[in-house]
Amino acid sequence: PAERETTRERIRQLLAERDAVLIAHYYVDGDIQDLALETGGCVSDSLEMARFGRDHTARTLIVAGVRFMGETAKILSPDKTVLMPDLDATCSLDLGCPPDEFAAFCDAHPDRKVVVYANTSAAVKARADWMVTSSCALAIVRHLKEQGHKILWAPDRHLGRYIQEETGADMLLWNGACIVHDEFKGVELELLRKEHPNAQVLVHPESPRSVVEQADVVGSTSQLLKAVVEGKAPEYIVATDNGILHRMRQLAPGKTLIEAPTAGSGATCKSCAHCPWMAMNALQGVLACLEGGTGEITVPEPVRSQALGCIDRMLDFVA
Ligand code: CIZ
Ligand code: SF4
Repeated sequence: PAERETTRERIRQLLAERDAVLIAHYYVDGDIQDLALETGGCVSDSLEMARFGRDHTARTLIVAGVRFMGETAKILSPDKTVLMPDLDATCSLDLGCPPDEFAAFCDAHPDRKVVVYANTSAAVKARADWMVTSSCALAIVRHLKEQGHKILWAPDRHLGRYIQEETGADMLLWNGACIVHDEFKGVELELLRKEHPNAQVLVHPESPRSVVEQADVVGSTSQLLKAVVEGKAPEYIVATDNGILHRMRQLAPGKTLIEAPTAGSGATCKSCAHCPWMAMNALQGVLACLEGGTGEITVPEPVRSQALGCIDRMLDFVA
């Protein structure tokens, strides 16, 4: 603990000296989230992280999250230095959507608008018409449907199916999944709900249909956080990465938060409600960025400019 405080103190100092700001996702270590808030950075979802980084005046952005978040920051702010605590922190959705295969899929369906989730590489975004996050996906797909467009969606199949059912849009889905949300179990959730009949069930739409169907609120991380803060219920069952419980507890201290069940009590679940890549973000990594300039994100041209188009389209839409 004393050592952690020394590390924190050194990070505070260096952030100020190096004109750097710390931008953290809700799923990373609580210490990093706290430090980001305390030093004038932000803790948020991928949409807000992107906007915050773009609008901030700091010369260096330290992005504590997974790789696509750092890439999006760099695409929006090419003149800033973007550093990440661990460059190996990736995402199963990004890994499951290789740019070459994705381009071939798009080429085979030229009549469709290409809409990709934020959780993709810069090269995949470069091939897309629109990027969306789970905060704005429904509104953007509704908008495209109203304009008469058919959609090619990638990579998360659960989120894609959820949006398809909610909007009635014609959507062709890539077959990707988040290894964390994919583990939530519908049958076990039913049992848990019986034990907590007054609990509100909050579900991120990267979860399977059997789980989404039982939700009182389906939404992005920021929407689920808001549901806890503003909700009237005393108890909440939360089906998303348990990293978010840190911020939920801070903002809604009186409420009881229960993690939604994953593969039961078995030791076979490799990513039980916590993303192994988000977990790679450590205070030591943040310090290394500041001391040594390690973990720099680069996005070469023309990929950067091409990817910028679909991100800007989303940011203009939500503005
Ligand atoms: O699961 C993720 O990686 C999420 C929810 C990202 C984000 O903030 O949109
Ligand atoms: Fe990707 Fe899932 Fe981890 Fe988010 S929680 S970074 S979607 S693997």
